[in-house]
Amino acid sequence: HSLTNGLPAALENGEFFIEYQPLVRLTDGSVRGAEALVRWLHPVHGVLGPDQFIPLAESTGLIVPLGRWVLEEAARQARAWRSEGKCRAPMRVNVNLSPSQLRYPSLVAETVAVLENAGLPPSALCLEVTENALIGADEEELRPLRQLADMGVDIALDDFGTGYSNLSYLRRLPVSTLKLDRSFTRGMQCSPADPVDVKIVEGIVSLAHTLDLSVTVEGVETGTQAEHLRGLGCDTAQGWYYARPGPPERLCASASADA
Ligand code: G
Ligand code: G
Ligand code: NA
Ligand code: MN
Repeated sequence: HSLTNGLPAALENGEFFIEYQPLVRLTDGSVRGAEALVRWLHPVHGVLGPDQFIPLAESTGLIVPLGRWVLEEAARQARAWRSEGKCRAPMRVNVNLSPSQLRYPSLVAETVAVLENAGLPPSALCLEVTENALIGADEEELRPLRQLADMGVDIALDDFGTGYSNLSYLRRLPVSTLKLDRSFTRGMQCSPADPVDVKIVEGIVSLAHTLDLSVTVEGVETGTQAEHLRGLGCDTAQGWYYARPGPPERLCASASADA
């Protein structure tokens, strides 16, 4: 693959950049933080999304240094948001972890170092992992995540509801947030909302809150969806209705507009 050859140099040449998409508290519309979404400004192909190069980075091992760069950069940005003081609440940042990062032996030590260097408390960071990355993981494989969770790092189960969703395994996982896949948000488009999707979301929210987990919904594109999901007790929302992924300066601009 022609993109594969360019990946290592791209990191050295500073061709990656991060867009941030706000995470909004549904009860009052306040911005609580943002998800970091990496992009590659390719010299020939233009801006490439993660779907176009993360799998390559995974299979070539470059995901470890790339993921380290994303974490460092996102932490630096969270520090900047907090220092600028333009946001009403201390901003948090969500960073995606891919499966090989979970197996990387220095994950815990490096994450602790990144937080310390940025002067951030562990609660300023949320690490997003997919259900599929955790399916079948035994206690030893979960230990790094559990260590980070015990320190106060928020661990989110990304794309929740699309994998096996063996609900009893939720109790074993060191996660504090469920990120509900956007397929559930779609049924909230009409009024009244799709009754089956309503029941499903109700059930997930009830289960999550029983287990002391917070629920974030993805792919919110309309005010109608936001209203339905707020009514169903979801805690946090993300989607085009609030903002598309964009440059970091926009985050506190939208925060100041939410009064
Ligand atoms: O919005 P977007 O097309 O950027 O996101 C597509 C997918 O890429 C999402 O599933 C997201 O979790 C993933 N992704 C975005 N940034 C990163 C990253 O820094 N590391 C990893 N592993 N995945 C990412
Ligand atoms: O897999 P993950 O959930 O991390 O990926 C987020 C992806 O969803 C990104 O590609 C992002 O650009 C996209 N996205 C974010 N908000 C919306 C939205 O409101 N609607 C749709 N269709 N996609 C969204
Ligand atoms: Na994600
Ligand atoms: Mn997600």
